[in-house]
Amino acid sequence: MLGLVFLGTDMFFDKVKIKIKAGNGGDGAVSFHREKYVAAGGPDGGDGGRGGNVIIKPDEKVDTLIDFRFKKKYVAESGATGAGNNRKGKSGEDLIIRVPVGTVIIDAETEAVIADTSNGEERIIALGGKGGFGNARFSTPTRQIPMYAKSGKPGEQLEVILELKMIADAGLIGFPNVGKSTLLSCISAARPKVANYHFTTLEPMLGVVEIGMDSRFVAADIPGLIEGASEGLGLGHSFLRHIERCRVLLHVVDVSGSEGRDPIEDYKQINKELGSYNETLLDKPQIVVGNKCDIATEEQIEALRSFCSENGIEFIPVSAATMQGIDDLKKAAYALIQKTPKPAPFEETYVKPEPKIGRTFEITEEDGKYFIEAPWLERILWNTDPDDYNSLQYFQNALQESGIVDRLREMGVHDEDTVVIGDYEFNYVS
Ligand SMILES: Nc1nc2c(ncn2[C@@H]2O[C@H](COP(=O)(O)OP(=O)(O)OP(=O)(O)O)[C@@H](O)[C@H]2O)c(=O)[nH]1
Ligand SMILES: [Mg+2]
Repeated sequence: MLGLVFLGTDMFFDKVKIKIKAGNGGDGAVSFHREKYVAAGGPDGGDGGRGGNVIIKPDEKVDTLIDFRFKKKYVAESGATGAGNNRKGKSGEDLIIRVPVGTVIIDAETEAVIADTSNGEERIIALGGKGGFGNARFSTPTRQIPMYAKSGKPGEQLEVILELKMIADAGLIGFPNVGKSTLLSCISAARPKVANYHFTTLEPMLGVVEIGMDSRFVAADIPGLIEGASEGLGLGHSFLRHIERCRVLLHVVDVSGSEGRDPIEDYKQINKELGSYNETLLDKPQIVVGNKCDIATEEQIEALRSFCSENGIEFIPVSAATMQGIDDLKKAAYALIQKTPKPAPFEETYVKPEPKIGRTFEITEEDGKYFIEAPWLERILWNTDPDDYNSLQYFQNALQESGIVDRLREMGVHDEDTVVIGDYEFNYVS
C-alpha cells in the first residue's frame, strides 16, 4: 500500500508551470560622427538589436517533463545596444525549450490553450522586443543634432503550464487491479509492473501491439481509476488527461468480481468519472474487456455479455492469465482503431493580451480642464528640457503619435484650455 503515499500529487511531471520571458530589445545609440577635420558630424547612433524569442520545440527524443522540475524560469537573450557609426546592436539568441511531442502549452493566467505540439511543429511562445531606434533615425532637415535614441521594447513574458498528454491508439482503462498492466504485457513487448495491490501502475506506459506484417497500434496502460477520480481522488487528473488523446478505449473489468465488486457497476462508475472530467471522453469508442475469465463462472461472463449486447457495446471475454481471447482482443481493437479518426488537436483558444507597456492613456474632462493619465508620458515630461528645441519636439511627437492630441480634439478642446499631465499644467495651442 506504499503507493497511497503519493495519491493526488503531481509527482509524474506530466504537468509543470514555468515562467518564460523573451529577450528585451537593445537600446538605440546616441552617437555623432567624428572625423579629423570634420567639425560637427551628423548623428550616427545605430538601432538596438532585437531580443531573442522563446520557442517551444517538440522533440521525439524527450519523453518526460522531468527536466522542468527544478528550473522554472526561462529567459531568452536581450538584444545588444546600438553603436556609433550606424552599427546595429546584435540580436539576442532565441531560447529553444524542448518538450515531448504531445505537450500542450497553456496560459497559466487564463488557462487558454496556446499551442498543441502533437503536430510536431515548433512555436514561438514569447516574442523578443524590438530594438530601439538610434539617434541617426531622428535626423531631419530641421533637427540636425538629435540627442534622442529610443530604448528597446521589453520582450513578451508569461507563465505557462506544460501538460503532457500522451498519444496512443488505445488506452487500457479500469479500476485498480483488474489486470490492465497484465493485459498490456500480453499484447505487447512492454513489461509494466504487475502486482496484486491497487495503484501498482503510477505512470502510464506505452506498448506497441503487432497484428501482422504492417499492422500495429500503440496501447497505453493507464493507472487505475476510482470513484471520485474526476475530482482528483486516487491518481485523479494525472492520468485522466492522458485518456484525452487515446483514439479508442479498452475498458477492462474483472468479470470474476474477485475483489467483491460488480463488473457492470464498475463499468458504469468509470464512465461516470470520464464524463465528469470531460464529456467528450464518452464519445470515444470503447470495447469492454472482461478479464479474469479463468476464475469467473459461466453465469458471470454471460451476465456481462448480455448487458453489453443490450446496450450495443462490443464485448471481448479474455484471460490475461491463460491468454484466452487475447488474439480476438488485439484484432477487435485494431479494427476499431482503423475506423476511428485520430483525436483532433486541442483548439487554440489563447488571445494575446494587449501589451501593458504600450502608450495607453485616459483623458477626463472636469470644469473645462483636461486631465491626461499616462504614466509613460509623465516620464517623458520629467526628462524634457523646455529650453531645448529637440527635447520639446520629442515630447510634442509623443503627444501626437500616441493619439492624445486627436482624442483631445474629439473631446472638443479649444485653444487656451488647460491640459493637466501629472503635476504640470499646459495651455492647449492648436
Ligand atoms: N486470475 C487472474 N489474475 C489476473 C488476470 N489478470 C491479472 N491478474 C492478476 O491481477 C492482479 C492485478 O494485475 P495488474 O495487471 O497489476 O492490474 P492493474 O489493473 O494494472 O492494476 P493497477 O495498476 O493497480 O491499476 C495481479 O496479481 C495479476 O496477476 C487474469 O486474467 N486472471
Ligand atoms: Mg497496472
